[in-house]
Amino acid sequence: MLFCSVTEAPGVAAGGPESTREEPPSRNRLNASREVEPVNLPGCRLIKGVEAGSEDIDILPNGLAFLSAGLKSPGIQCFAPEKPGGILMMDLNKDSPRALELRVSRGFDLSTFNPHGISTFIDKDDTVYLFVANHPEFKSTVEIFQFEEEENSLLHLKTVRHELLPSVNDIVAVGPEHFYATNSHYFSDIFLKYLEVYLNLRWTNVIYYSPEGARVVAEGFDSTNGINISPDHKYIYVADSFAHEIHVMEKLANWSLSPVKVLQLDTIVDNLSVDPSTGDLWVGCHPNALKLLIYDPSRPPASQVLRIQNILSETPAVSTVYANNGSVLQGSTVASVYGGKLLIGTLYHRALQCPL
Ligand SMILES: [Ca+2]
Ligand SMILES: [Ca+2]
Repeated sequence: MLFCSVTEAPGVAAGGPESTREEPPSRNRLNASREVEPVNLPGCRLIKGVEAGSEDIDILPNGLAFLSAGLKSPGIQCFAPEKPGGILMMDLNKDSPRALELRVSRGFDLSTFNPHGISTFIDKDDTVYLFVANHPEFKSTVEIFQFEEEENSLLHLKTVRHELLPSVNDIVAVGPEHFYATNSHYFSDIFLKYLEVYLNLRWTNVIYYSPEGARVVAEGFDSTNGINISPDHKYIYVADSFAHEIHVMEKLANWSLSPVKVLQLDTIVDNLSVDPSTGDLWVGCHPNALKLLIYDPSRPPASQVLRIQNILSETPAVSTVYANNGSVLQGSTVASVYGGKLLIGTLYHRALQCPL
């Protein structure tokens, strides 16, 4: 059975005037008191067909966008508790595309499908693979599908389970069965997950997986989240959410990662998208994660999209492209661009399409 929080939790986030008290470290990491300055983008509209989250978005070079929908996590708000998650698709070449759910081949258990981070890989023979971090019954797997465009469907090829993949948040595919994955927690047990965040153990990591095996390629993070790759495939970008950081690492010939630099931000970073034409990073962010984690509809979580240009330079340019206090869009996790269009997805709310 799928379980998530559908009840309101009024007042739990506040507990008095927050600005007058000194924040304990765990609240600082969650940006507990922070409000967001609105930044509007004219012409945005909510995407039809997304009502209960689209945690991650990945867009193919031909403008077909995959959206992972309906993520459920213990204790986190959800607006469609009985509906399993799914993979939606939008054709961004159309004027006002809907998001339609892709069929999945028989034999794959859709009743417990709980998709989280996603990544696409196009092989030399043009086969398109979709990798999905999945949490069936709150466990952690990576599902590999083949996208069949003619049939608008996904053919399930493989389920990857591994002791080094206890809590996968996002993946970036680098081969037909090869990927880097972030574990947002060291533990898989829900109580121990809370404890490790509270204690700030910094035990989370990045794993490289291939059919030959899996190994840790980077570790010592507070809470790894989004992961992506530069257009020239030389660098891997990793978001460390609660540390408010983006790590740039060089991908070595043996698939190990070598630290290059760390970009410090003042917000909680979730998924990272890369514009293939410019190399810019587009980042879904949470200005105040406490509002995201403890849902109060009268004080909904905000949304924020950052664009980072020239991340490898001495002075990367960081700009806020969109920010909203939750009146339109709550809890943005991802922002992806294609052909002058920006898609913004959320943890459990709706999704937005904006012209750039
Ligand atoms: Ca992703
Ligand atoms: Ca994420």
